[in-house]
Parts: sequence; structure tokens; C-alpha cells
Amino acid sequence: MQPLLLYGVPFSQPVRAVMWLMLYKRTPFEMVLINPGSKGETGSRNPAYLAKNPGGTIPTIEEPDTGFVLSEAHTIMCYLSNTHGWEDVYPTDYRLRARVDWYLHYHHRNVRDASVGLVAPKIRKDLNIPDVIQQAAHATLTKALHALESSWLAESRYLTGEQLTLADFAAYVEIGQLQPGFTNVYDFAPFPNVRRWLDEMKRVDGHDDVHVVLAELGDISGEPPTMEAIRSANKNALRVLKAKLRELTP
Ligand SMILES: N[C@@H](CCC(=O)N[C@@H](CS)C(=O)NCC(=O)O)C(=O)O
Repeated sequence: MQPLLLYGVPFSQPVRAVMWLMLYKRTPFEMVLINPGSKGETGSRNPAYLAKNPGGTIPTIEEPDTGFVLSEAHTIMCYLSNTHGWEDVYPTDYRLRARVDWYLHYHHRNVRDASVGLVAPKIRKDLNIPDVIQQAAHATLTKALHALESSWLAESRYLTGEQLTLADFAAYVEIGQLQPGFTNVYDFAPFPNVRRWLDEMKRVDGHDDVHVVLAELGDISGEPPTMEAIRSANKNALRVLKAKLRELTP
């Protein structure tokens, strides 16, 4: 069986969620570099990639043996869990699974959009994203973190219970990237349960391998990183990932 292809770059949060799940499960895959938003040959807006995912976003996976193609990080993670029998991270009990799905649906508008709204203006100064957008993103994220703090993470070790699930991978790649040590663009002081969970997630297998790109890029709260710095961080992350994948390949 040929290894699964994962299209994307490590700098992308939803791509990292899929990468992390696969590394956590020690499942070999091959990363195919696709640059988000670019119309170039290796871009997500190139006709060749749009033929796989008309939405033009990363990640996408492809099974070389069957030709099956799938996009959207959460759909991919559910599919991989279903087909590999990863019931620990995506439980088969209807209620437990529904709680994971609950977070995965909640995530898009409340956590993902807000985290992008906080980081994008720092990275793409050229886009002159208005302050009001950043303020709205900050307010949305703060509301979501209050919800996680006082409910999900007040009741359990991980988001949906005592067991690590897809919800944690999905949430961490967005929320975790804002921490000191990575981009450092959000103050988590008012959220002790969220901080405890962030520390817990740092101990999950594969965390460091998946977050090389952010560790390399470091604090962007002051000076925005150059395109060269982002490219170089992605390159180093890919190098580390390839070495890790070689270890996993039988
Ligand atoms: N809901 C999608 C979001 C994917 C997404 O927005 N990916 C970004 C990179 S982080 C992208 O491909 N952007 C390029 C574009 O929209 O042209 C998922 O979870 O897979």
C-alpha cells in the first residue's frame, strides 16, 4: 500500500492538525508542498490543485491506491479515524462522539476565524488589515476561551473528557499558536484551565515535530516576520518532518 499524500505546508494550522494526528498514530504519509493562496504551479489556487479541491484550500489528502481525495481538516481527521479504527481519539459511543463533533463544528467560526484574524494582520502587513478586524477577532477569541475555561476545560482534562480526541488537536493548532514561545499575540493570563490544557497538549506525542515551524518563527508580536523567514521556517519544518517520517516508514 502506498502512503497517503497530504497536500499543504506546516505553517497552516488545519494542515498541522492532520499532520499531528498521523504522527501521533505513527502512520506514515508523504507531504506534498502546496502553497496556500498561490496560483503558481505548487499553489492551492492552481488549476491542477483546484481539480482536487475546488475550494482551493489546504489540507487535502489523496490515497494513491484508490485515487480517493478528501479536503477539510476535520473531515479528513474523522475519515482517517474511522478507516484506521482510532476509537480513542474519535469514540464510537454516540454521545462521546457527538461531543467531539460539537467542538469540531463550533471551532470554525469561534476559534479558527478568530485565531486567523489575530495572526494574519501581523504576518501580512502588506494587506493593511484594519484594526477593527483584529479587535473583533480578539473579542471573538476571548468569548470562546471563556466558554472553554468555564465549561469544557473546567470539567475535564481534555476538551471533551479525560481522553485526548480530535477536538484537542483541532483546537490546539489554532489556540496554541498564539502562546508565548510561538507567535505570542494573546495574553492567556485570565484562563488558568486553558493554560493547564495548553501545557498538557505540549506533552502529547508529536507536538514538537509538528510545531517546528512556529518555534522557528518565534515571537511576531512586535516586528512582522519577512516572507523569507516564513519560507525558511516552513523548509526547516519540512526537513524535520521528513526525518520523522523516515523513522515511521517500515
Ligand atoms: N476549513 C478549512 C480551512 C482551510 C484553510 O483555510 N486553509 C488555508 C491555509 S491555513 C488556505 O488554504 N488558504 C488558501 C486560500 O484560501 O486560498 C479546513 O479546516 O481545512
